[in-house]
Amino acid sequence: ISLTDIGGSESSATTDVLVNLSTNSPGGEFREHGTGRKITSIIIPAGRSTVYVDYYDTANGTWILTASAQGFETGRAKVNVKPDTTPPEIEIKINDPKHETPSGIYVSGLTPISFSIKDDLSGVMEVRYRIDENSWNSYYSDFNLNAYSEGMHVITYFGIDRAGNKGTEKNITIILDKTPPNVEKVSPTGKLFSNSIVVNFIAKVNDSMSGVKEVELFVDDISQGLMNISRGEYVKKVNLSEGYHEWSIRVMDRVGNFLDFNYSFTLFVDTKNPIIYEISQPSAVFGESAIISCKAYDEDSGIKAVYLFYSTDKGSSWMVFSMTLQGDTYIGSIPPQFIFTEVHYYVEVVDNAGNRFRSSLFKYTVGIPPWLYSIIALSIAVSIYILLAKKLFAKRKTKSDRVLQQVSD
Ligand SMILES: [Ca+2]
Ligand SMILES: [Ca+2]
Ligand SMILES: [Ca+2]
Repeated sequence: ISLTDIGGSESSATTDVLVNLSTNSPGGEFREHGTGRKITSIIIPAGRSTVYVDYYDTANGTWILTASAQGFETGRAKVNVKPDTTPPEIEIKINDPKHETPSGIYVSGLTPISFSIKDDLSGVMEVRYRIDENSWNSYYSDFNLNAYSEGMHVITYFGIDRAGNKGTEKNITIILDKTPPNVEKVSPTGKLFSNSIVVNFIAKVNDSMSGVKEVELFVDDISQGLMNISRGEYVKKVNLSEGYHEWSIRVMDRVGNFLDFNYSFTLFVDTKNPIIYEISQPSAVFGESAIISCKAYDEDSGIKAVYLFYSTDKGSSWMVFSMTLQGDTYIGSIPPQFIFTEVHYYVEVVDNAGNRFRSSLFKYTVGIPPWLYSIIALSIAVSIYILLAKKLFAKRKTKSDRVLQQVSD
């Protein structure tokens, strides 16, 4: 509304000017600009030519607003009022990085959270939000949850339009994950004996919150790309030269938290097979285990394990045991088998580089034990005794029958 002085010109006042404000609308009122406080007059300070006031009206129609001040022509303005009774529409926006799952949306401490707001008529005056049961905040720009503890949080929010309509409170539950994945175990580290220059890098990585997104492998400061998942572990094969190597993995979860882990190892290539010698040949009898012993040697990487294989069905199926080292000898035992069973066996040795060597095939037949001989001898003796006793008894019986016969005669 413009006021003109009696001379007809708009200019800055040299003293404060008190301006009375009025409207012919039953639903209209003037409010102090920005604060919403109801007013009926306003002062234009000395030296200023304009002042802002807000006008609110809930009555539908065309109304006349009047501004009057002493010494000025009364100013009038026409307003078209459309009452705003609908609160603003508000949507929360969880920006990237995020990970949506059926159990909730995971975010990192740096995930920006914002609101999109629109109002049908008067426009949005304010958006208010709070985290959990903390105090309410006015929304000005993106925020994040970095200051909060890991886990579930509830964000509650609502909007207010310029007509004072307050929207209903909405809320969303999000899960805050601020921790990079954890590395449980890796290989290789220390000394690596291998029978080739192909090194298999393995890392077991987990993330208890949003989950592991990717694991990148670096060997001697050169990225080898992302590792592949195989049976719950991250793996990648790389061809390397013999000797010392440094390597690292960058583990990242599904909301972008990442961390580097550093390792090193020395590669020793061993392509020579280990050897086995002095394999014993047992003389096993029924009821007793057969003890097999042997010695093994590997020049480069050393013996990793020695296995005893045996078969009681002439090689159709095999049983295997790890032999145990006692002093300089590997010992294994084949369980007791039935008399006359033909047992086949051989020994296999593996060095620390994975080279294997298998002995030739041996066999033995389960014999009769001395105690069984005794029983057989004893039962033969018993049978002979019974036979003799029967014959003797039969003779006596014939004799007494004859005596009885004589008496009856
Ligand atoms: Ca509205
Ligand atoms: Ca995590
Ligand atoms: Ca070897």
